[in-house]
Amino acid sequence: MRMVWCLFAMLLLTGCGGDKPPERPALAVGDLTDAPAFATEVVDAMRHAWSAYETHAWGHDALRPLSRTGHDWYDTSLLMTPLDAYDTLVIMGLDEEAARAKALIFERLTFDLDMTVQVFEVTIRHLGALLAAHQLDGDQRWLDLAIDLGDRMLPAYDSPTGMPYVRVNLKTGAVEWPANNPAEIGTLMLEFGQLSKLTGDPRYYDAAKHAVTEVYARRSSLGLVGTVIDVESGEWTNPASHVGGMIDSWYEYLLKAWLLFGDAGFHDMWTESRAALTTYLAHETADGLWYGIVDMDSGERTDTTFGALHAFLPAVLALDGDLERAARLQNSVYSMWTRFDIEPELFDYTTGEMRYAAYPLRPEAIESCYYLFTLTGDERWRGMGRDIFDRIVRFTRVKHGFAHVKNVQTKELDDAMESFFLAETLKYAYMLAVPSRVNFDGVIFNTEAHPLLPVID
Ligand code: DMJ
Repeated sequence: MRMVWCLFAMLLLTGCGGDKPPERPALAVGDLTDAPAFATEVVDAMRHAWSAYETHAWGHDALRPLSRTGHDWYDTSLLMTPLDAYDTLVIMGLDEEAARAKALIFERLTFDLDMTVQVFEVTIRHLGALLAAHQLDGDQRWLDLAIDLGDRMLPAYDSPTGMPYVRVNLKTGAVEWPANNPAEIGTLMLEFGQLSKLTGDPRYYDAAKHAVTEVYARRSSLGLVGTVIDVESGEWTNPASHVGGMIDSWYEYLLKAWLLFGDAGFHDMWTESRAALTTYLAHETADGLWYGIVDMDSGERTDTTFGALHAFLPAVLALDGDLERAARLQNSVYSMWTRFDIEPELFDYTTGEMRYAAYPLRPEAIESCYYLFTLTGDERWRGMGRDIFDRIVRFTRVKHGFAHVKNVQTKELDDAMESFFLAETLKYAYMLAVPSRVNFDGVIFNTEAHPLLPVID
């Protein structure tokens, strides 16, 4: 707990005044003369990924690295890779690449499109990137785009419960898909909240917080949430409780919303949730600490699967100050990497049976190494992160970028390079390699690793 209060005090000390230009982190970048080889290898990986995008997918959402083509998520590109990559390029001192990304974004990006998008993905990637870019370089145009996007997504919250629909049309505000989940409902809080803090318009914060409290009010008597909730009826339609995909960042944002906004409501929700996770989900086996799946109402264990997305939890536990539990869980995460060479999406931690063998270049394991290393100074975590980075390069680097692994057992590759590889995986690897060159004291990273600075109003 002490760790949290120290961090929170740092947040307040580094905060920026409401009507003053945002205070920016003192980034020390560009000069890698004395940097360890690890740092230069990470920058080289970023250059390789970015130049493949520039050459073969310029203007598209993402690169397909095997076919050397561009790919768009929807009818029109929303420039997902340039937006997600921009702050990483800035942090690594790749100024020319960052300038080209920025020019492309301001030349082409518009949200005035009759197009239905996934609220969660566009919030964590686009809105998060725009807000972070604005705080990094102070350019008002980033914030103007963020306000436009926020206004176009607000209708997603127009459900009977106030919990957002999964999809919204950017032009008409028409909504789709009431079967939502805690991650996609709660993981809008930092971005919508920060938009309110930067604009002074409370609508975004209020809508996002109301939705969080609606999910929380429906927690079971054990303090657990399920996997799927209908935002119209408010009923859970899948009661499986875990910390994997569809729930993962729900917990991350309860803690981070408290740290970024100092809103005690989030502290209380996080503290009770953390206790429920420890009591019902945590599973001590002969191989170490894991977090399995239980029924949210009975607490009965229904499955013992764990995977790449669960690996966010050591980072959150460490940020919360529970370094001992974070370390034990991260050791389990690492055993998953070494067992298969690369971590799978899902496997059974009691039998070793593979459940979903893909690896789409995810960041969570390196992210947890980054938090553990910066909070403890223990070189073991940097060594672990370096090994994970080396494995990623060894198995996924191709001539034109980096490719998803379709099957970690056969090492067969897939024709995709997710934008979060540039936003998160390489950013956390870089910050792990040279933490002293990047001053991110007081910054809270959104779940896509876009750095957000507190705004004191
Ligand atoms: C990212 O978009 C975010 O980290 C999200 O919280 C989970 N999925 C990917 C990375 O794995």
